[in-house]
Amino acid sequence: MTEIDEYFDVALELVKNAGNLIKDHVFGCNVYEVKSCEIDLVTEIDQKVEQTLIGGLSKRFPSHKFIGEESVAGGAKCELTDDPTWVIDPVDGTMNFVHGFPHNCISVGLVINKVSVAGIVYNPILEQLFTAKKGQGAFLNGKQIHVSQTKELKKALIAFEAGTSRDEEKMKVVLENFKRVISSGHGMRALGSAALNMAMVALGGADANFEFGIHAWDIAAGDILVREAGGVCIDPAGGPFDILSRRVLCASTMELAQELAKTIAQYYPERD
Ligand code: LIP
Repeated sequence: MTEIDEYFDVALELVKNAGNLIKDHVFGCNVYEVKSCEIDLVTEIDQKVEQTLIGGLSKRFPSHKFIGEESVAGGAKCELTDDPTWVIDPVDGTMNFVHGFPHNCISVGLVINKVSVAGIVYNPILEQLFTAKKGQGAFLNGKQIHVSQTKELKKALIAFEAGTSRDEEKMKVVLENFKRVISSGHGMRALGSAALNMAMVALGGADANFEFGIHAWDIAAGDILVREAGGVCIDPAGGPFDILSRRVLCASTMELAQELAKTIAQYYPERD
């Protein structure tokens, strides 16, 4: 058993247990607060799941670091060093969770030397457990998964989101990209969760996903999932992936990734 296996096994148990907190709200959660704007939501369950995960992991691995969505929202620094760092979105797709739309998940990425080496994306409502470890493949409920082999944009199903910002410049880019993807791809889908959109690419159900404005906690697990399923993660303009850039593009093949990068309008949010 490697060190990563040991870290992963502890995290997996904690994630499965924390999933019960989400399962208690299958039909939605009508008590929530707003964060950066009226569509950026947080619930008590987001907080409890994150506290459960960070509490359990820090007890077992006191030298590890943490970047959690709600800890950062509460003022903690979003700082990535070379140390083993757990990058956590306790409820990815909180808007879905609030509405009882069953596409939300716990997303936990383990990042060492600034690269994701293990990932867990768990949708407890639909019992979808996506996992990956460096060099060991990607799995859905224990069954190995692979990206599609789609190379051309005109044959690609693309997942992307409007996001949780009503910033005018961003909305202009979102609407422009909606037009560009609809007219050049096979179709578009939006699950309302960056982590689950990336998991769909790893599963081969979607052929590519891109989004501007997400944070490290939305994509740390999805990055390793896609790569271990045989796909690629890059910057949406075509360069190397940067987990703190708040920009992501992942795809089944590099050919598709680069064609999509050339097709979409770009947006550059402030970094994490
Ligand atoms: C969500 C992301 C989603 C994005 C939303 C939001 P949250 O994460 O996963 O892709 O479009 O704006 O950021 O806030 O539900 O954890």
